[in-house]
Amino acid sequence: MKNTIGFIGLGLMGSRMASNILEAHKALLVFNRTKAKAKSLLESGAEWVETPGELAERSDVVFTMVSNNGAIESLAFGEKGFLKHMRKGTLWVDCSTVNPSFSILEAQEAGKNGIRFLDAPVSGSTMPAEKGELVFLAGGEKKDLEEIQDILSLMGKKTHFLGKHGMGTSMKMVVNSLLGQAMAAYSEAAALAKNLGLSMEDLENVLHEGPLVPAFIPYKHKKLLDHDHETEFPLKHMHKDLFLASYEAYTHNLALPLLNAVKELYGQTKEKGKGDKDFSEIFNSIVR
Ligand code: NA7
Repeated sequence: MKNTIGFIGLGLMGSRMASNILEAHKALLVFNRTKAKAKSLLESGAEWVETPGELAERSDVVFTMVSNNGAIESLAFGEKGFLKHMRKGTLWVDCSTVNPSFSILEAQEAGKNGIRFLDAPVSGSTMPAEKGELVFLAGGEKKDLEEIQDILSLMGKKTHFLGKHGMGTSMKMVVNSLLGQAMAAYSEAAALAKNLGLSMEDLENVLHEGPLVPAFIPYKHKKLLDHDHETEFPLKHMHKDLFLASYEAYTHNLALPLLNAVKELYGQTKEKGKGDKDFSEIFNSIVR
């Protein structure tokens, strides 16, 4: 295992991923824009660094898990970015969900500084992150991935190597396109059921044990009915991911009418101030 691991971005996902690294590997440096979110990791023995640059200087591998392209730009790129501080030949692994063309840009920016790069977004939200059961979707050089597989195994149950830079995030676009649309399609079916006089119990009895709904749906439905408001995957990130998928499709001259319609449903729900709620909140916007 690498001697010193650096982890930047301690939000819902990053905090849980870093915690799983820390359980097995004590030499963990952490940085987050909002220091308060590092509290429990620091109490468990992680070391706080004041700047991403300091973290980069002292790490053999740097993981990032932040919101979006803009967050990566401000942390990694430019004169003040951490790439300028990483030692030549070390490795940057970005687990954030960004779009594939941005992953390629990240690899290029890393390369200009003599740094190796992997895009390694994850499939799975807070619960798998907590249990160390994420699925990594990786793009880049296979030998770079092999070099850090032991670290990924602390956070995830499986790693898929999908090809060159940008292929990990390409697969992530596909995964979230399906996830976001499935949640919306189920919500609309539930709206139809309700307006035709069927109960939510009827819906459960007929649909939940059959092949028509994906496995995550019964879980999310129960959470909604139980008024369990814990956010596992923020709706604002689902909206972002569908936007990024739509943008990439545009650059490939590909029309995605369903995805774009569903993207706007998430956008409308976000507009109502619900961006920090779980993405399944779309159910409450659709089922009236
Ligand atoms: P969260 O819980 O919203 O956390 C986002 C993290 O990104 C958090 O650490 C933020 O720091 C950080 N962030 C956001 N914007 C910036 C900027 N501009 N500069 C530095 N750091 C920033 O997201 P999740 O953990 O659920 O998801 C992370 C990724 O995985 C995301 O791409 C998802 O789509 C999938 P903060 O704590 O707000 O200071």
